[in-house]
Amino acid sequence: MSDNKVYRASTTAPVNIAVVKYWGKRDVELNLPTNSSISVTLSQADLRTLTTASCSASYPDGDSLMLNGELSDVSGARTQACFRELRARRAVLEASNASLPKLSTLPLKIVSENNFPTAAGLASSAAGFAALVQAIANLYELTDSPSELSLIARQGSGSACRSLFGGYVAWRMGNKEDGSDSMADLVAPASHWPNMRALILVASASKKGVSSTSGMQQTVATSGLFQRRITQIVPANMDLMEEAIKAKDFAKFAEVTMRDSNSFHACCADTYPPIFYMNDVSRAAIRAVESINTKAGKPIAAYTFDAGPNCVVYYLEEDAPAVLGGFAGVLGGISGWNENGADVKSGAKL
Ligand code: 2P0
Repeated sequence: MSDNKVYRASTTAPVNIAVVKYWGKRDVELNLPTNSSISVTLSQADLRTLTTASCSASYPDGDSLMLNGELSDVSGARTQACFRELRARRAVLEASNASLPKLSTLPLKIVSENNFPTAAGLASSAAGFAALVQAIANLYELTDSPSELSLIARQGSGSACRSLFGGYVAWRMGNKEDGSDSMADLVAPASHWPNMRALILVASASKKGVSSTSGMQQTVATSGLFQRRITQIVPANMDLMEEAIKAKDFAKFAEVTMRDSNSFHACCADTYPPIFYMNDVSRAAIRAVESINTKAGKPIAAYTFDAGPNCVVYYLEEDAPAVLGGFAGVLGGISGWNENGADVKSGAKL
């Protein structure tokens, strides 16, 4: 092998939006959650991270990471954990096959680009760490399954473990202390429910005030309501949500999605001091969905909010006129919505 040869692999990873939310860690170092969660993966045409991983003996400064054109710190424990685990797996392959180049000891260069605002409550860390792990796994020609790679991505960012798959994905919290059973699996591929759509209402593209990582720590430490959420509400919602997805029961999917988002934000409000991620635009979006569903006589739209004010609305393609028209009617037109400081991304195909 030439000393200066550059080995390279690229991949994309989708954004996922949880419909049963992850909020709370039982082990901060290993990123082990207090509850299981389920997400829906969005279309890569609209929201994705594109990452190229390369390695070469010619890289003089050790490992490096460029995120959206800016050099980012690689010394953090989470990035280091991902690099360490992936290198260890490559080293196993190299030990068993002497003809493989020794990539595991070469400096890594990661270049990553999002096509959406970073850290605005649109799960940028999820797509980011999933793409980082998948790109390096491709570079190292690892044979690990997406679930096995999800164990590594989880250590980068909890929600990242769900972005190794498309479609409907569950992160099972597991109960082992070493985290070896806290991984993601596929509930159903996107093709299972091909008429599902997501509308993203960007109420603010600025960085969020309280990071998820510190916000959930504060909730775990101070909220009494949170105990009920993790012992009763989420286990029930996990069962209901899996049933709804498997049966393609939109009314049930919608009710559980909205209730779980409400429960998560209630726990944020019950945190001491309280955490508020939603703003007036977010609350207007909730009222719009309520109005659309009341008019339809059944839930045809489901809102959900992560750790930020932006709203994701799930709906079925056949209900697009009623849902999109409903937003226009309630908010005085989609352009009116824009004037209020929000941007509308049109119904993304999943
Ligand atoms: C989720 N969120 O399930 C929930 C809903 C935000 C609200 O996962 O500390 O960035 O990196 O494990 O994954 C955001 O938390 O937190 C998140 P870390 P992460 O999507």
